[in-house]
Amino acid sequence: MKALLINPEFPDTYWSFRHALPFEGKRAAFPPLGLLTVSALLPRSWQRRLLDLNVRPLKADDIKWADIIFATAMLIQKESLRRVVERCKAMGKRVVVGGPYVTTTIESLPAADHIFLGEAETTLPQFLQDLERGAARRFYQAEERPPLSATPIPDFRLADFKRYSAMSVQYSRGCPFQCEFCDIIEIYGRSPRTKSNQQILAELDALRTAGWRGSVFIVDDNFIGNKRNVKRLLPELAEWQERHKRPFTLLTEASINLAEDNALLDLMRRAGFRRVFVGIETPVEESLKEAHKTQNTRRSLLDSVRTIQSYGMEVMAGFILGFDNDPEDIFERQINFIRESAIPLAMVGLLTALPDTQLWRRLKQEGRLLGESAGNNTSSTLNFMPKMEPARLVEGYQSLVRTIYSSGEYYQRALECLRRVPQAGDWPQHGSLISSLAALARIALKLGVFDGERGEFWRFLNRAVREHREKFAEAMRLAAMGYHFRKLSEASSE
Ligand code: B12
Ligand code: SF4
Repeated sequence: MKALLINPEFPDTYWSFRHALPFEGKRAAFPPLGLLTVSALLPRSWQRRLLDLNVRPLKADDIKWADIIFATAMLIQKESLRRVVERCKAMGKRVVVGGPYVTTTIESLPAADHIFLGEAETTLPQFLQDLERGAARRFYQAEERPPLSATPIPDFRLADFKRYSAMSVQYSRGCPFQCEFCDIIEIYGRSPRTKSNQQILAELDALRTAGWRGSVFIVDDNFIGNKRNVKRLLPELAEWQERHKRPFTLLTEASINLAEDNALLDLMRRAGFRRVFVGIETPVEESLKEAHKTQNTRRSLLDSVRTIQSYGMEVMAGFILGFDNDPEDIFERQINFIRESAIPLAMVGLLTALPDTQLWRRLKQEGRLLGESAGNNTSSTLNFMPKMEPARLVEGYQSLVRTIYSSGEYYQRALECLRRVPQAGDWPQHGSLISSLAALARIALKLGVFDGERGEFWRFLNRAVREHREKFAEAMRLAAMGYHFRKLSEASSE
């Protein structure tokens, strides 16, 4: 059998990094780990190919080659998925779909032959058996969430490393908290399941022996969701990094209570973590309480960010506007918080009710739902009736993103971040922008010559060189990212 694994296209969003990737000569930020995992669950005798539409377009010959198509999608990819399914069906192929979009969708499902709801570790082997007997069903859903010991090493070699700026691995699924807007806990549950140390180190080994060096994203919903296991993993991970001459720098997602645990922060620093994405959401305590995000109300959020930064990790964060308890001055308060926290990469979005979340159920009961979410919290659309006048909310949102990504504001945060985050010893600069002179030249040309705000760029660079010479590579990476967000904020205001 010949299996074609398709990742549909993403629109331009915060995480697409579309305006920054060309500097590095890359096409996409990360490969689709779900599909690499699905591929590893297929029989060894099958031929397989990965086609990531964010790397290159789908051609009729690709479809012709395949006997069976496996496609994944997040909500945000649903239109591209629909087109993929239609094209493959029109060419008479058997199409299988899965992933977060089909798992949570409320509206009509794509016209695929087989639909997988939830995780596939136990259901895909069942499907393969059914297929062999000629009795494959339309729907597959596991009765229980599988233990991660059932997850094979993803087929990393399917991904064309040259096209991606980072690779991904996953250590755990699920999160113990209960934020009202979150679909993670509905899809992956509230008891975080982890892989064994041996399992995750074998995955990193597979990436290393396949030739990858540089950034690796540990794509957990909350890396510290199961603190006990993480603390057992980190010393071994640090030792693994040393043994292999520190091949990877790591980034992950974690809840803000990370800042309450110095031992954990120290372990993460030693294991090679250099960036962490946290859900801050809002500096307004009443809104955090409304969202049941009480872990964010236990101590000063600004202090927590500073603590994490002091351990050599840049903090990236998510912020939300549109809570019922947001005061009239919410826009200024968010801007001030982002400025004071020195978080260069702040993902600010409008609250969105994802299908079948607690928020979705409450708004439905209150008669405030307007329809299924587009899955992109950084577009200026609302799928529910907010308490604040909608036009004011959307205008305030657009003006906020323009403000925080205006060159002056952004470079100021970037400089403060460089000042606060200590350099990580002699970690090699694999795959960083500075490692490629071509990347450096592209940034200097685009931001320093052709861009209307080139004056701000040179002022930033001048200060970065004078004050943080040893962090020049970081400064250039931040400049490239800032350009992406500025372009995005301009587009979101159109
Ligand atoms: C890594 C990640 C990303 C990466 C994606 C990299 C990539 N190329 O795929 C990046 C950082 C780019 C990203 C971006 C975004 N993401 Co994201 N992301 C994740 C995260 C943290 C992990 C995904 C992952 O790799 N999991 C590991 C694999 C092994 O699990 P999996 O994909 O679920 O696959 C399993 C099953 O679902 C199933 N399966 C999956 N596909 C298929 C296909 C078939 C055929 C079958 C049979 C089975 C199957 O089998 C797998 C094994 O069990 C998830 C959270 C999560 N826990 O999934 C959010 C998540 C998927 N992202 C989400 C969102 C909202 C976004 C953004 C829109 C955020 C934004 N506003 O910018 C953007 C949009 C993308 C973009 N580029 O613009 C939501 C999606 C919600 C939804 N219902 O669709 C999630 C669930 C998190 C959340 N609640 O916020 N994301
Ligand atoms: S901390 Fe993050 S992953 Fe956990 S429930 Fe809240 S929003 Fe979801």
